[in-house]
Amino acid sequence: MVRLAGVLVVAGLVVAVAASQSPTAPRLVGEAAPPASALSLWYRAPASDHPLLPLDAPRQAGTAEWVRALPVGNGRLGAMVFGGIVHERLQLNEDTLWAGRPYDPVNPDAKDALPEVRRLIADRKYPDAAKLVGAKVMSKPLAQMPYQTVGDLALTFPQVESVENYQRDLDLATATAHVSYVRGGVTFSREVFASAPDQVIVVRLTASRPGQISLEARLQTPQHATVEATAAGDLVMRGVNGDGAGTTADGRPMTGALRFEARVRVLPTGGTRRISGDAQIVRDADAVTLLIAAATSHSTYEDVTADPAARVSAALDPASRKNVDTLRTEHVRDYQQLFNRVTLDLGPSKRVPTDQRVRAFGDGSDPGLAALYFQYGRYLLIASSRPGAQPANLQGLWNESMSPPWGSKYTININTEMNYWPALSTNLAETMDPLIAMVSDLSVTGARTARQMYGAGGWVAHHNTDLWRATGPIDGPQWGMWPTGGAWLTLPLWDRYEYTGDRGYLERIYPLLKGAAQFFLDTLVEEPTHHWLVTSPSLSPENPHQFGTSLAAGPAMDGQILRELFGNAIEAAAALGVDADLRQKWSATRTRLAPPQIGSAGQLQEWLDDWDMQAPEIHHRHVSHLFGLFPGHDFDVRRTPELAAAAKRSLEIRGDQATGWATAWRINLWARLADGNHAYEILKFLLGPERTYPNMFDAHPPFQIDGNFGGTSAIAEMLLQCDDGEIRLLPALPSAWPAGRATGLRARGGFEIDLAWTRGALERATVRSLLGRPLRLRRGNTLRTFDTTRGATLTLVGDDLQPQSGVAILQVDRIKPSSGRSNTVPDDRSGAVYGRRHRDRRQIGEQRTQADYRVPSSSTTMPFAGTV
Ligand code: FUC
Repeated sequence: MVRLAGVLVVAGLVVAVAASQSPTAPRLVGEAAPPASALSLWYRAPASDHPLLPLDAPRQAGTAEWVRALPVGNGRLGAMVFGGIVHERLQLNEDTLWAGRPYDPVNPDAKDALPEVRRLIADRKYPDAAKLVGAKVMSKPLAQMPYQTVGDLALTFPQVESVENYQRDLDLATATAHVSYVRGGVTFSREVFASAPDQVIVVRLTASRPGQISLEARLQTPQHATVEATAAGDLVMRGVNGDGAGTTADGRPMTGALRFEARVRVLPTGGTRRISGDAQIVRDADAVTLLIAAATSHSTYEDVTADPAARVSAALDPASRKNVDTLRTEHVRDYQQLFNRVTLDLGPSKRVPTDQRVRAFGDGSDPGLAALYFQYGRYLLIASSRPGAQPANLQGLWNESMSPPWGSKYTININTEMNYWPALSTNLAETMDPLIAMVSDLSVTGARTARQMYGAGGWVAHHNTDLWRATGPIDGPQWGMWPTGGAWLTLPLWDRYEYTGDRGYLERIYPLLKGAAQFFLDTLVEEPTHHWLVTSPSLSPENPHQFGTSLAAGPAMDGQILRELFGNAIEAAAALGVDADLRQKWSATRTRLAPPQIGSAGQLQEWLDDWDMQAPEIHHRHVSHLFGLFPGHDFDVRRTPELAAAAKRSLEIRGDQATGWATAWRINLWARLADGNHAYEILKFLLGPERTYPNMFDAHPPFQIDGNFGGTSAIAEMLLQCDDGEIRLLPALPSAWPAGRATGLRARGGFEIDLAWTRGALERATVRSLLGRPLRLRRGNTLRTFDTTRGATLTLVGDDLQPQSGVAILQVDRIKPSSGRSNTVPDDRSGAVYGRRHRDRRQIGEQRTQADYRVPSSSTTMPFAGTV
């Protein structure tokens, strides 16, 4: 029998026991004052305090502890900090350490089989179609490659009986994890941060009296790797990544082909350092700094010849010449330049440990926790997605396993897109750079898949991808046979243009949009009943219908995504003044896409036929057919109230509670329906203990980070929305947040907005116009339009949006009165106005939306001159 704190392993059985009962965990006495920063996640006990689990221990044994540990990351390197007193554990990640090797998963039989698959679907022989897809179309190998852990840095400190005033926290204001406690009158402090400018993780150990710090540092990994301690003071791990499962069609195995190195430099001040076996041993130091660097040989998805050792020393050597104050200052400056752009105050915060706050969130007395969750989402995005790094995967950056849930890959039928929902609205546009780089890669690998599998031009990606940018259908027909993942991924790229108006950027992404559109020009088929153009084979993500599979032609989501894709491509080409012929083709195709349909239960139909009420999983987590309400633009409470009502009916049928990400999606949707109280009711579930772990990671369950990002986006959507060519202030404010403040939120058209509200009413909105474009602002039934100039700041007071007069910050000279043309934003500046086409009823091909062009009677074009 092996005894471990937190886990008792008896003859292969794993029994969880409380950390405090562990034989090695010190007794915790007394309570420290809560951290000064309101932007802290904090706790009064370590996440774990026992030696590392043996490598052959079942990995799920540590899972409950792992979701108590606190994440730090610089976009590329990540660590989970456990905060043990005797046994500190830092579980490490590097974002290119995935299993396998460059590969092309195309199934050479697919191209010949697809016409028959289409015919079977047209004949409604769905199970036969699924069978054929399973036999001839799915990728080889059938699964993509998983993201994997680097391993752990274990720091062992002297055994002690008890400590006083133990506390650990993660301060979002400085992106730093802390641990502190008092032992024998000496205060011990630990801080951990992941520096983007220096590309190292810094661990700093100090004590209030000299000569007090002794430790043993070791690396351990489940990877094929060697570990050594060097006389110069490093711990070095060198290895190769894990093998993936299966083989390609030509029989090539997925043997690991990446080399990697992780290196820890141990830098004591005072005391002694020596090595013993594979450990660095420090005795009686005044302070110790440990610098952690890691890299792999991954250069691109098809080139794994980079030198990991050279990369590691390129980071570690300069960092170790800086003192820790410099490293910290540069880290904080770099991080705050992003994080500080947005502040949010939703009301009081409870001054109790964060896990207690999560457990009690439902009682409604802690609105500050929602603000903390919002800022945590922004923190996690900054920490897991920086320019030059890989995009945030299913677990962001943090994964302790060699084979994590769903491979911790990129699931692009919702999850990866959801990761980036808050990027633009919460003023973190740069965090999208890795996503854009990935889509650019996919446009190359996906062109190969389009050609080899479909005989089509352009590019395609199905429901998942990985480090190797695989684009074929995987896992099985029910999940993988969905050709619209790549198209969806282009939509946030276009959104970024609408927010930033950067023409150079538009030129860079335009080929990605064009290629995605081309694939569908080449592969859409005409359905026999209405002669609409539809995808086939396809599916409504992961939701089986009543005919024994999910395979179908023309699921509603595909039409909605493609309407946006073609619309974006048309606007992009127009803005760039290119491809006039193609624009016409795209436009003609777009008008022939299947429109949204309302079914017999008053719901928005998920499929071409009205199958919804007979589908076996009526509460299915995916709400794909509501894409057009959020994040898409097909349906809108004002412009298309009937369709919005049908979307609402679908949401009611689906129910409020689902997996973490699916719950978060529902909140965004209710916010778009302008029902803040309903959105808040679901938020209570998302932020409660069933969907939020003690470290505030989202619980699918298990941990999946999309729920964090979706939840952050939802809170932003409750406060500010931009759709239909207008910016809506406090459109879904719940009564639980009667007063608050937000600064720095972003909106389409290049606007940055501060909001303050009391008693549920808008007190003041300050709008900075970054691009000088027309501004259409709505608060409830009041709609006002302004022309602005670049750099102008406009302050509006009260629910009726009165421009503030006689106030210095209102730069009158830079705000011009509106042209007074109408209540609609002028259409004459190509690319200058967003949302035009969303107000175009041809968008959905239905007459019934026409009425919704009426502007409510209380709205006015702002007679701005003279008022200020
Ligand atoms: C999709 C979802 C699952 C999970 C997985 C990673 O398949 O349906 O719930 O989130 O992605």
